[in-house]
Amino acid sequence: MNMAFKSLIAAGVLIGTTIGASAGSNTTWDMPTPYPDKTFHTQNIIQFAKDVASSTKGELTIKVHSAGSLFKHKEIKNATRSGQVPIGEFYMGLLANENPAFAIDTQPFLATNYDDAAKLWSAQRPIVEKLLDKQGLMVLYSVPWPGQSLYTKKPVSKVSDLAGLKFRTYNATLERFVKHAGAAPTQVEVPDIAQAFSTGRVEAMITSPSTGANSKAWDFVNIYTDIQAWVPKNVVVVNKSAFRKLDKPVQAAVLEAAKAAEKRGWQMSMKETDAKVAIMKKNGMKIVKPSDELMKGLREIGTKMMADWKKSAGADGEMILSTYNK
Ligand code: PCA
Repeated sequence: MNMAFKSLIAAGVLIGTTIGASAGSNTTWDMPTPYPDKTFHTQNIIQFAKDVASSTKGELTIKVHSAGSLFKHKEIKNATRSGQVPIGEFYMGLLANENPAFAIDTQPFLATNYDDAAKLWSAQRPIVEKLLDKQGLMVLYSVPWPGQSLYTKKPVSKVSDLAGLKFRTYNATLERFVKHAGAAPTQVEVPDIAQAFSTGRVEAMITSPSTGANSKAWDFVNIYTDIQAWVPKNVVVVNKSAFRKLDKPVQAAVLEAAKAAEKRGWQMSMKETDAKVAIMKKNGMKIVKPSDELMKGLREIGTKMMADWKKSAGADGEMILSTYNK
């Protein structure tokens, strides 16, 4: 935790260098991100920062602070909103309780492959942009995680096998899913996964093969059950007033690099499942195809949750779903 730096920001000492920029001067943007360096999302952001530095000839430098080192994951959106930092990345579904529209991509079994995920993002994007715009934030781009699957110590062939398990979660939607399945949810950020398992706080999780392999899941669970339940996204947002302070050509360079990062990120994501599942297999994890009974039970939970989502998501939700279902 970079406390000293944080309190300087809070005191406004660094604001001049973080979000203020006068024409022609060099600007440095501090960018908090939640996930560790080896995560493909972080790698993609590091490339994005390099692209911006080179296309602006050093006029804008983006300094990436990964793994929640500058702001904790939960704080990143508001830190960007308030201008403590000009740019940040977070898991979009983290905002599930703020507005269900942000978390439609974390609904179990709505969009479970990349084609559907892309379709869902085009339906969701205008609403997400509208909601964040009201908060002074602009969406730069969004990149999906690979499909989310199940990690356990013992085989799971039906939903009731999950009953009572201490289950690692990362947002409100997953927490609801886990409760419906009769397990006991505990929120744990990615950098803390290994410790949460080794101290016995959790004993099972649902996440991508990326996060599974990067956190060395084989050290604490034996079985990966390939349920492919949803394809959730991270989003990179920028504070609008910080953006407006950039020179026009620098603004254009940021937007162009963002567009490239979105495209590259989706491609990186698509390569992850096979590569990371192979790593887990090599390290001794059993890769299991889910039973029909398990999938039927999990899908029933998904159907219930979708009905609840519709009730709470109002007109914005209807708009997203009707565009998605076209
Ligand atoms: N990894 C992140 C979010 C989704 C994923 O695949 C996590 O486990 O928190």
